[in-house]
Amino acid sequence: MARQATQDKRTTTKIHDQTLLRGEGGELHQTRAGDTPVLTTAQGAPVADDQNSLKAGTPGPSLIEDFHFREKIFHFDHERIPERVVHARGYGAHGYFETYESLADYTRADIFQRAGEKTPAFVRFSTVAGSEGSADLARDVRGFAVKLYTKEGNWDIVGNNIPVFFVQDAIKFPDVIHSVKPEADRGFPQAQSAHDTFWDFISLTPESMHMIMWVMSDRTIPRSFRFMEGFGVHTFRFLNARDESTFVKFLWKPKLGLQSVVWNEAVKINGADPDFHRRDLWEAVKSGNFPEWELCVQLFDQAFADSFDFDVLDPTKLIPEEILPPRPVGRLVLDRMPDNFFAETEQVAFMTQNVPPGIDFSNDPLLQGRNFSYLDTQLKRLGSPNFTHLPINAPKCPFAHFQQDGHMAMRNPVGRANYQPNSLGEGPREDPAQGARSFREPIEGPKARLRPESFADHYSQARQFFNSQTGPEQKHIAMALTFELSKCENPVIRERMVAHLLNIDEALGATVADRIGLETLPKPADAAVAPRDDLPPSPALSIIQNGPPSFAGRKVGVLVSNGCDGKLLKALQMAIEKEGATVELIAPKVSGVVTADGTQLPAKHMIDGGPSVLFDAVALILSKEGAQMLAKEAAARDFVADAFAHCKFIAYSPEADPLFEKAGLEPDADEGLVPLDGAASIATFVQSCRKLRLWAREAAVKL
Ligand code: HDE
Repeated sequence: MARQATQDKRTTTKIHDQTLLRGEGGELHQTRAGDTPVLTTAQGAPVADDQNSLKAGTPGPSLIEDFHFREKIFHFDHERIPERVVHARGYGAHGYFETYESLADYTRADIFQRAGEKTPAFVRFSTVAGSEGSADLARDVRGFAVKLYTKEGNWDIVGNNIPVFFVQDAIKFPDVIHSVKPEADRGFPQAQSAHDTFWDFISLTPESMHMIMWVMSDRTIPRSFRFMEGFGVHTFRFLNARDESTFVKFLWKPKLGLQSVVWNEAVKINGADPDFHRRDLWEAVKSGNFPEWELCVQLFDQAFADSFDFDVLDPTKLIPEEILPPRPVGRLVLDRMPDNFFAETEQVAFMTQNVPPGIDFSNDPLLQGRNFSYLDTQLKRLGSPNFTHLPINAPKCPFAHFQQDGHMAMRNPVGRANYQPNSLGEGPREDPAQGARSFREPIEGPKARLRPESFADHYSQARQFFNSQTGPEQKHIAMALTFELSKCENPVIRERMVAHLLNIDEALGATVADRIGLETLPKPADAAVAPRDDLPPSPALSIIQNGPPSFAGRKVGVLVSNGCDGKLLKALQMAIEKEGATVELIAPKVSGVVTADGTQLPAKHMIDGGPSVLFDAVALILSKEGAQMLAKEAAARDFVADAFAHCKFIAYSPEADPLFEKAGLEPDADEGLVPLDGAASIATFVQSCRKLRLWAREAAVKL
């Protein structure tokens, strides 16, 4: 008994001797010798053994009094929250928004009052249809949601990388989403639009045709989040200090230009690196290559809106940039990755209704519906009306209200009065001068479930989009439609879809009909309003015509072998890095290679793990023996053949010939294959890469 008491005393003393550390989150950590914190329970009790549960005898049974074991398993069992019903797979980053100039004439929003003002921001990019664990390169719309922590509360621009939407009224949103998600009975396909239910719905919904042209374009297989545009989609209103309204559309323009991959590449990337977009953003930000977008606005008044046949409140329409050039008003820089994916990226709650005073809604029926949905969905997902207490969702400006209690209330409000008006002199009060006011728009008309007639033209802008694409882009749209419709088992759906395409572009409809094997062309779908054929092409709608000014931010994969020319490799590497691009080495073994001059170079990938689909351009710096050895390997042959088929620029040392030959290629097939024989040829290669792809090759490749 005496001995037991002594031991207890010693243990207690030991614990009390430990120093206490205040961690970043404010929690207390007891420390062991050195700085390592002692493992504790969530209640703070130090844990002696985290390897074995408490048992009566050996091997058991386990004892229910093992509170550490029970707490650990209990918490683990509850780690997941419901994934977002749409946009489940996403990836976020922190940054800031910098205002270029005062827009006080148009809006009283504080964020737009002072040039140089910096506002903290969090952005989450996403796909729409796939579940949280789906692959990044699914053909899908990308979400582009921006939270700006302004001095007047959070402003969320919850946009997409496409400026229009599938449906005109929010009441149709569950239908379009049900149709694209895995089919109800079988639970597949995952993250795919290429199946019957999606095309069944689409082919019965003519208003979706403009969006469908975008979805079938390469916009839905972006190379990187960094090379995408973002769009607020709806028309919003700016309100100035006199409460005068100006219509506004929001557009994000990436500094590094637009870029997408091709479908055959996307399919392979999904296998080689399902986290391709996540990794790309992580690596760019972590290495200090901070991605940047300009926020642009299209500002217009009612008279301008009335000058169009279409309605600016119809979210299936856009205002061509050539008619109303977007005006840059600030820049968004992403410069910090979240410390913890769950705490920030998973728990962030975007809401279209989060607007500061000076930004107001229009009557777009899609926006109106969204303003209900986003608050509602946060309660389901985050489980408590106190989700605004989470650090990622809390405003960064002072705030004060009488909302209280509920699950997980994180704050400890002081005072007696939790209502207003009160005569105790406590708490905040409304302020008509500072507070948000709505535009005093007179509203008249019957209470009815009506779609405006001004929303009836479903084909003209779809046609304009198609006509604005370059040859290769039009071809990609036709190929995508052919692929998707060929995955539909029901021939009626295929035919119904072709009937719509004939209203958009006859040749497109006929090509797709031919490729899916329709024997006779259907009659074009009945159009509520005859499609216009006089809308001029809008080059702003093409990806290829809005590519980058340089090769900066891109990546070259260099296949190397033992005995390769180290000097040539170094010179190539330097030229690529000078351009602002990066280089990754791929070798037969990941341990790397020894160059002819005896330098040991580590590789980033072994050949099977670094297929050329992961790179924007490739180079082959090989020794003769290396080329002969690699020519026998399927992965090396695919490396070259795929790079060629995907129209990439390929530089090579003369020794690489045997690999070309075995890959079935001529090393001088076109100007996209650049033999390296000195500084001039390296410069030629890097300059060619600025074009990103040699589209002229596509006709020869016939993917
Ligand atoms: Fe969303 N959408 N949406 N959406 N949306 C959601 O909110 C909804 C629409 C968009 O990274 C949900 O927090 C309705 C258009 C993005 O967390 C939900 C309608 C546009 C994100 C919801 C639309 C978007 C969402 C699910 C039809 C582009 C991800 C989880 C009227 C302008 C935000 C959540 C993030 C997420 C509803 C249509 C963009 C259910 C009802 C149009 C980028 O509230």
